[in-house]
Amino acid sequence: MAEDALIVIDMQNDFCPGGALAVDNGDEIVPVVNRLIEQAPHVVLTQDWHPPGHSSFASRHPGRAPFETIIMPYGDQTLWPDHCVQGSAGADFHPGLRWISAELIVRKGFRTEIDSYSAFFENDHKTPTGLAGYLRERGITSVRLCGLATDFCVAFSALDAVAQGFSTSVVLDACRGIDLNGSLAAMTKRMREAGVQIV
Ligand code: VGL
Ligand code: ZN
Repeated sequence: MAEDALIVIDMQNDFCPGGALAVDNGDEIVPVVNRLIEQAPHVVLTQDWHPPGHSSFASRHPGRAPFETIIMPYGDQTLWPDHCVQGSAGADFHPGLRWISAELIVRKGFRTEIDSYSAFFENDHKTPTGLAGYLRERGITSVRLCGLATDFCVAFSALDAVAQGFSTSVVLDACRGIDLNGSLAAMTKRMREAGVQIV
């Protein structure tokens, strides 16, 4: 039978106010996300999970500052403040998130030399996380996405989900964005054009 899954992207302390890479009003969506979780037949969470000294951290690149872009062997990479370090409180899920019913937690960004925005592929757009195979094996054909940040991890996950053949929607009320140089409008447009339903 065709099944539906909710994928909750990176609802972690570091992306909420007070965190290392805080998304404006990121914590506001917690109750909305909790409602989606309650209604969802299957729930998957992603967790940004970087080793200390991850190559996406500006601190690893002398003379570089957070939010600058550098060229990595796999393409452009935005540099970030140190965030979601494995085992740190910042990497924990927001304390208000009701994640008990989640069936899978996908960790990503755990290889030092490559970042991973998408729940499906690392930033080389080639190395899979295994999520597409997991969903297919379980007969899941459509996915709804929510979480942080709209214009990075949510958007890249949604683009990969449609490309992998899943019927894909993003619940904007349950997302908040970083909006770097107009990235929120640009990524929303890209998602629409790729066939992601924006609801
Ligand atoms: C994210 C930047 C760096 C995200 C993760 O969850 O959107 N953004 N790591
Ligand atoms: Zn990250």
